[in-house]
Amino acid sequence: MLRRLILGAVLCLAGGAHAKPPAGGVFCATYPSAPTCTGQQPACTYCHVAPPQRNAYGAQLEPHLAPGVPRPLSDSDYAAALPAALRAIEALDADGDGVTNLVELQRGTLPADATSFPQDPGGGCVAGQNPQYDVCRYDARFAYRRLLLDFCGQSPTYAQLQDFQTLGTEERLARLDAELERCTQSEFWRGKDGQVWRLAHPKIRPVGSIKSGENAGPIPLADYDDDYALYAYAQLDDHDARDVMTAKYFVRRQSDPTRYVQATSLPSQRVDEAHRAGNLTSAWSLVTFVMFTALPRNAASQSYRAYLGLDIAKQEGLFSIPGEPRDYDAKGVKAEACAACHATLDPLSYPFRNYQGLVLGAGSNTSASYVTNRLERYFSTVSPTITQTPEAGYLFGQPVNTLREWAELGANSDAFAIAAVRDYWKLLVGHAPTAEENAEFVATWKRFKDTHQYRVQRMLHDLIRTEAYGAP
Ligand SMILES: [Ca+2]
Ligand SMILES: [Ca+2]
Repeated sequence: MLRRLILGAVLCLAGGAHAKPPAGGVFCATYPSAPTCTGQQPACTYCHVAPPQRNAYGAQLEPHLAPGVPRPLSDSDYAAALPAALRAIEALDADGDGVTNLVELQRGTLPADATSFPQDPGGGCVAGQNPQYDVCRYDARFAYRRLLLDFCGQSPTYAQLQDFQTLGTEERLARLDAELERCTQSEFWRGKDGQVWRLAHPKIRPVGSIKSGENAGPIPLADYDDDYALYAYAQLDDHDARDVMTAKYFVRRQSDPTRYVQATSLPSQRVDEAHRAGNLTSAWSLVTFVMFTALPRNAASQSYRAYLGLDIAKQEGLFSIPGEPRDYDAKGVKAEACAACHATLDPLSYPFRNYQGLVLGAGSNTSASYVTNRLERYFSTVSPTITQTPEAGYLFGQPVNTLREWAELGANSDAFAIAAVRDYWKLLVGHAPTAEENAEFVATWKRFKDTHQYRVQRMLHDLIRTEAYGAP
């Protein structure tokens, strides 16, 4: 584990050169309603196999990009020429799947992948904007069966199904809502190792051998049960899902039946209240993601991936900051192959600079706490410039002074709402939203954010009404 984390600290692309940093932003300014631009930007793979090698769509675009101007284009020449080049190939079909590039990007399918195309390009039974009324193939009996399995862990009995059959259309929908409320109280849904916990596994990445507290491992370092408890609390009842990133409180789990209760302090947690940012600053996150590193890039990239759904290693969510990376810790990240990711990742990591991971040896133990001047006090020999590392950094290209600001900006973003709803979509529908499901998916996460104010419980009532969930 230690080896994996340290090796993962620097991200460089095998291919050498990289896609133009402004590409995603200009693309989305040209096509603001494209599904790939709702709250995010297209990954480099939209136009590239691996930068600089272009896929079929990128290759079709290239000759229309400032023809006659010597290569390589500057970023500003490139950005100025891109909209016209994009429009020039709208009516073409780069991947030969029979659907034009423009229709593909409007419908959220991939213009360079012939296996990705709208199933129903000509209208027909297309999901509407309001998931409450997407009923063209919706089968309430199917949804009822599915709901009891997904939320209660049980198939409906014969008697339950018979009873459901006798209900009218409106009564059936009301029954679904009532059963959702009942089943989300079940241990199957909210208990330890239940459905909600499953969603947290890739965010928390538990390792039993270094767990402390209940069921401690042989080298007890931190207790991830606290992380599961905060995650579950933020997802359940009428709580605000954003608290998983922003809470200044902790959560204690009680058993029989499972309850999650706020706590202002826990013996297993050490970050002072002013510097807490939910699970980003839990003892488990700091011990396992910061560990022994001076500049906690892993903690930043893991938080970005886990809660905002953006994986820098897959070139997602790149917002290059001019002048970055500065390479304060002398890791060689200014090399061109690394700078493509590190111009985003390093400024994303600076706000973590005072969060201590693991400290070994005698003396006062500051592990998993906020330590003012941490780099100066513990890491001054890492490189000549390490102490110049600022605490202020950038998220989504916007400046943030502290990790708390980072967390607030992240939690309020479209990316957070998209990632949160996508988790449930995958759990309940069974896969990430497909191109055909995109309209329902977008409507669901927008309502989660704007109408439901980040209450998962309310969003689930929308999700079980989608055709993606309720059409056999
Ligand atoms: Ca096509
Ligand atoms: Ca396609």
